[in-house]
Amino acid sequence: MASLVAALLVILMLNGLEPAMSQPYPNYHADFVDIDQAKNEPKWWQTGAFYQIYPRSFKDSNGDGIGDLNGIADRLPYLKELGITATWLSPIFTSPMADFGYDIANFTEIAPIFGSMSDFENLLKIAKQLNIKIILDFVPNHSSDECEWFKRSAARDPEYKDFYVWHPGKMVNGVHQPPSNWVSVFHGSAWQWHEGRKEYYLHQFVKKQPDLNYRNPKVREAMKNVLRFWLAKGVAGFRIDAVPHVFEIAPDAAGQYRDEPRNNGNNDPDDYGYLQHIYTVDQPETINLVYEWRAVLDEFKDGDERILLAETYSPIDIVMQYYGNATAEGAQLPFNFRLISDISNNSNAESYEWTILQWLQHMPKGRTANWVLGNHDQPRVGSRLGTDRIDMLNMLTTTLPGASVTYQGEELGMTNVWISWKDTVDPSACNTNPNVYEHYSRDPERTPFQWSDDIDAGFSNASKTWLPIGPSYKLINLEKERKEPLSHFNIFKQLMQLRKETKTLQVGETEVKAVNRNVLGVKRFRQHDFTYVTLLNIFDGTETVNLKDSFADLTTDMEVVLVTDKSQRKAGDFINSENLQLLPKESLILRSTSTYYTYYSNGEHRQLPIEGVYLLVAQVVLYLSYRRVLTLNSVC
Ligand SMILES: [Ca+2]
Ligand SMILES: [Ca+2]
Repeated sequence: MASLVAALLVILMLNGLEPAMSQPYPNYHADFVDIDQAKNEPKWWQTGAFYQIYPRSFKDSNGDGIGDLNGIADRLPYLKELGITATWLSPIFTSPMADFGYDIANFTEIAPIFGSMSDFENLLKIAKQLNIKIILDFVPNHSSDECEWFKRSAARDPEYKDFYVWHPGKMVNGVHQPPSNWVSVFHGSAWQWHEGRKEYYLHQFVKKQPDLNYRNPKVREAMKNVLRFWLAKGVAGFRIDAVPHVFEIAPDAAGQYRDEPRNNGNNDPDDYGYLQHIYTVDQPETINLVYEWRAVLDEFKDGDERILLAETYSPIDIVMQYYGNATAEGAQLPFNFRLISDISNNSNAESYEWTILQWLQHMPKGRTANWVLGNHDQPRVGSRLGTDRIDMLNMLTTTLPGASVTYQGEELGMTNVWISWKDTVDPSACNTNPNVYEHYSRDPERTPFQWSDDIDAGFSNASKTWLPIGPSYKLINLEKERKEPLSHFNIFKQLMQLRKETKTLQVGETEVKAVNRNVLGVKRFRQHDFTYVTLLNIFDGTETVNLKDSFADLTTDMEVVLVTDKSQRKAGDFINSENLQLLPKESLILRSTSTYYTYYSNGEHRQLPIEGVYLLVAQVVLYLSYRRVLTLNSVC
C-alpha cells in the first residue's frame, strides 16, 4: 500500500509540474533553432550537411585533366548517397585562372573549362531532382584584371572610372612609390602601377585581382545584380569569399591612405604578417554590406529560403555580427573556423570544450551554429589533426548543434599530397621560392578526388591531371571504402543518416564538457526523447570515465549507436555510464535507454528517466490487478 501511495504521489507531483516544462533550460542556447513555424521543423539549412566541391578536382568528364560541371552532375548521386543537403562550388565563372577562378573576368558567365551555361542549368535540374541544393561562390572583393569593368576603368570610361581603388601614389625623388605600405595577402605590395591609367590600383590578393571600390554605389548595385542573376536561375545561395577584405578605409581629407602599423617580430616587408591590417580588413561598412546582400536574397520569396555562408577568420566578436543584429538579418551561417584555427594536434579535451563553447556562448540568441573541418585553403583535417582522428572529428561536427561543413575528400580520409616545386601551381606558393613554398602552398589539399584505384584514381583519363593524384589512392578511394563497414566513408554516411533521423541531434539542447583532460563529451537532450552522448578519447591512453560525474540525468545503461574502427564495441552493445573504459582514440555515440520526463528542482529544470515513471506505474497496475483478483476470489 505504501508503494501505491508513493507512486500516486510521484505521478501527481509530475503532473503538477507540467506547466514548468515550457520554461527554458538553464543552458547555452535553449532556442538555437528558430523553427520554421509553417512546417514546425527546423529550416532546411539549420541542420544541413554542407559539402564543398572544388570543381577542378572533383570529376573530369572530358579527359582534359580538369574537373568540370558535367563531372559534378555525373556524381551528384554520390552526394545523395552520402546524405548531403547542399553543396557549395568554388568559382566556376569565366576567369584567366590566375587564382584558380577566384579572379573572375565575368561574374555571370561559366568558364569554358568547366562547361557551358546549359551544363550549369542541367546540373541545377539534376540537383533539384535529387533534392540537393547548389550554392555558388560569390567573390565580391575583386574581379580579374581581364574583367571588362577593369579594362574600362583603366581607360577612365566615365561609367567605370571609379569601379576600382585607384591612386596616383607618391612621387619620391622623381620615382613613383605606392600610396601606402599595404601588403598583399599573396606577398609583396598591395599596389600595382598601371601603365595605361598612370595610377596605382589596389589588389589585396594577386595583382591580377584588382579590388573593387565598394565606396562607389554603382559597384554595390552591379554586384547585387550578380547575386540576382544566379538566384533567378535557382541557386540556393552563396558562400561569400574573403568577406573581411571587401572594404578598405576611405582616403583621408588629403586623399591619402594611411600606412598600417608594423607587427613586431616579422622583418619581411613583403610578408602579409609584416603589418597589422587595421585599415584593410574588418572595416565596419563590410558588416552592413553583408546585411544588404541578405536583403537581396530575401527578395526571392519563391521556394525554400536562400542562404549566405560568409568566409571570415575575424575575431569572434566581429564574426558574430555577420549573423545580423536587432534590425537586420545577415548571413545565416558565418563560417565557424574555430576547429581549424584554435585546435591543434596537441589540443586536449579542455581546449576542445573551450573552442566549441567560444562559438556557442558568443552566438546571438536564435542563431544557428556551424562547424567547418576543412576547405580548399587549409591543410586537410587528417594531416592537421591526425588520420586516426578523422572519424571522431566527423562524429563531433555531426552531433554538435547546427550545420556541418565538409570539404570534398575528407569523408574518405584524403590527406595532404606533397607537391614538388615544379608541379606547384598555387599563386600563393609560386609568388615565393623553392625553399619556403610549402609553407604557403594550398595545392596539397586540392588534389583530385580519389574515386577508385583506376587510372587517375577514377577522376579523369588524362595522361596528366592539373595537380598530381595523391599516391595513396590505391588505399584511400571511394570504391574500396564502400566495401569496408568501418571505413571513413561508411562512418560519415552513418553519421549523416543518424542526424537526419534523430530529432534530439537536430533540435535538442547541448552540453559540451571535458569529461577529463583527454575525453570530450557532448550531450544532446530533448524533452520526452532519448539523450545522446558523443565521446571522444582524443589521445593514445586508455581512459576510464564515469559520465554521471559530468552529465546529469543519464541512464546507467546506455546503448552504443555508432562506433569507429578504434572501438572493439559494436552498435547495439550496452555500456555502463558510471564505469566506461575507452580505448586509445576510441569515439562513440551513446543513447540513453529511456526517454525523459522533466521536473523542476532547486531553480533548475531537471530530467527523470521515464523508465522510473514506468516502473512506478507498473507497480500500481500490478497492485490494482492483485486487489481485483483478491476481490473476485472472495466473491466466489
Ligand atoms: Ca574537364
Ligand atoms: Ca577590398
